[in-house]
Amino acid sequence: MERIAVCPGSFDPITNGHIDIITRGSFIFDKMYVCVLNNSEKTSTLFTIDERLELIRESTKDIPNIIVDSFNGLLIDYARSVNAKVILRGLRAVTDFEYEMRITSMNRKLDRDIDTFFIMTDNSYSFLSSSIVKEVAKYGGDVSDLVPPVVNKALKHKFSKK
Ligand code: COD
Repeated sequence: MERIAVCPGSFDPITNGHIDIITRGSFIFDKMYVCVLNNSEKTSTLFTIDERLELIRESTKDIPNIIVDSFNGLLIDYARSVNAKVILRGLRAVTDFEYEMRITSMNRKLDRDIDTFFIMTDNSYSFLSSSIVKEVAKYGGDVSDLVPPVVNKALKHKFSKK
C-alpha cells in the first residue's frame, strides 16, 4: 500500500523551515501532497494562492515525490480526497505545541483514521516563520539565507511596489 501524506500550510510565503519539513517528509512517504489551505486566523495574506503555489513549485522542483496543490475547505476533506492517512506538521518550539494540539484534536474528531505526524525542525530554523520573514523583508532586511532564492526575489518585488 502506498504511504500517502499531506503537508498542509498557509505557506505565505514558503521558507527554508517549510522546505526542511517537506524534504524530510519526502524521504518517509511514497507520495506527499503539499497543500495550501486557508488559515482563518491569518486573514490577510501577502501572496495570493496562485503566487504561493508558484513559489512552492519552484522551490521544491527537485523533490520528485511531492505534488503541490491548494484546497478551499477542511484539511480533513482534502486528505480523504487524495487518500492520505497522514497529516505531516512541523514543530519548531514548545510554543507551537498548544496550537498544533488543538488542530490535531479537531482533525482526529473529524476523522479517526487520519493521524497527524510531527517532525522537529532543524535547530537552525527553530526561530523561523513566514511572519518574521515578511516583517524583516518589509523593512529592507536581508532574508536571503532564510528563504529559497525565488521567494527572496518575490519579497523584494512585493515590497518595492508598496
Ligand atoms: N520549521 C519547521 N516547521 C515549520 C517552520 C519552521 N521554521 N515554519 C513553519 N513550519 C511548519 C508549521 O509548524 C506547519 O506544520 C507547517 O510548517 C505550515 O506552517 P504555516 O504557518 O505555513 O501553516 P499554518 O499553521 O498556517 O497552517 C494551518 C492550516 C492552513 C493547515 C489550518 O488552518 C487548516 O487546516 N486550514 C483548513 C481549514 C481546516 O481544516 N480547519 C480545521 C483544522 S482545526
